[in-house]
Amino acid sequence: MESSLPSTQILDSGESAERKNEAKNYSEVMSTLPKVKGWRGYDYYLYQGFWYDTFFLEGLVSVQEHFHPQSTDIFVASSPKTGTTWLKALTFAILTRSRLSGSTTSSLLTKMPHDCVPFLESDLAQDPSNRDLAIPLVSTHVPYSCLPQSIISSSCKIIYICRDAKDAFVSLWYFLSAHQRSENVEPLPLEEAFELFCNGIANFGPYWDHVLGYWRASLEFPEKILFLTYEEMKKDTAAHVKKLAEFMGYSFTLEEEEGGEVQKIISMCSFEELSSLEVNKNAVHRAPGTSIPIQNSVFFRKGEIGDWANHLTPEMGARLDDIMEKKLKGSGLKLPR
Ligand code: PAP
Repeated sequence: MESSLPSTQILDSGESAERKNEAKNYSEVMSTLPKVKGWRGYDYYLYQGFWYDTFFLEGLVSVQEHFHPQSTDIFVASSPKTGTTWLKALTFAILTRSRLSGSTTSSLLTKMPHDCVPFLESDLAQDPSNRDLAIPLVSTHVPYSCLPQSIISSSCKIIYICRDAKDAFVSLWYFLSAHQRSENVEPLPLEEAFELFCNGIANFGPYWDHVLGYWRASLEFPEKILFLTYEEMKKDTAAHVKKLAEFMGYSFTLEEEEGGEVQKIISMCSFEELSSLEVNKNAVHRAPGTSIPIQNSVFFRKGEIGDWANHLTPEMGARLDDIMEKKLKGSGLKLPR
């Protein structure tokens, strides 16, 4: 550790989430920021109230300065490991379904969802032309308060998904452990990773502030921001797919509903279906921030609610629940477990 773990007070009073409008170049920004050794042994920087490794920080600073959405763009936002892949697949399938009449096959059958919907802070930061403009979908892990002003002040819609913090943590630990193994690095022990997470230190963390930012924005701009949870989507996927389509401006027609279109999309995007596709079983994805390829299969682990209990002790679970409860207190938000 270059400095001891910052307490939550330091997180709260550190770099404020207030946007800094003046253009700053990346190295100027980095040199002024608090930093710690975070996951994967990388330096993590506290920027505008959230933690980033150098790859994502560079990407964020770049898109804050340069990114401009199309007026029709829809953003799929999430903290890592909370349902991004599933939500990307569903929104992509909803948006492109009219092209699929006849014999056309969905790209979801041959490309992994991350390769169908580009990430703002990685794919588009590296190359803004890294997208098919005819598909107005962009995904992001960037917290609401750190989004480029061009997105905040646009009328673009944002769909946010979050998840029980314990399941998000376990999913993240597995994912980053897989990364470390592919880099021939010993994975960070679960207990150490948990300590970092409980101190808010993870890419785009603190987790609770990420959730709260989008929650509050969704209350303020309900017509612009749709707030979803992984657990509720699992419980009633059909209702959520219809809600998503309506929110996106791509409602299902009566004929489509009667013709089973909603169910077709649910099945195509289900964990079972996607994880059994050749592309998601055996192909590799270029991992953001590293040249090391990562198996697409690591994006499809279990897809279950409550798997945390197989990995965390009840005491660890209670500690994270307690943190979340305290942080969300007074917000009106209670995450399902
Ligand atoms: P990302 O942030 O790296 O894109 P993200 O897709 O948000 O990851 O989260 C991955 C989780 O979603 C995994 O959860 P688990 O580790 O608890 O299993 C993954 O299994 C789950 N997942 C992926 N695809 C689907 C899907 N189609 N339906 C439900 N869950 C899914």
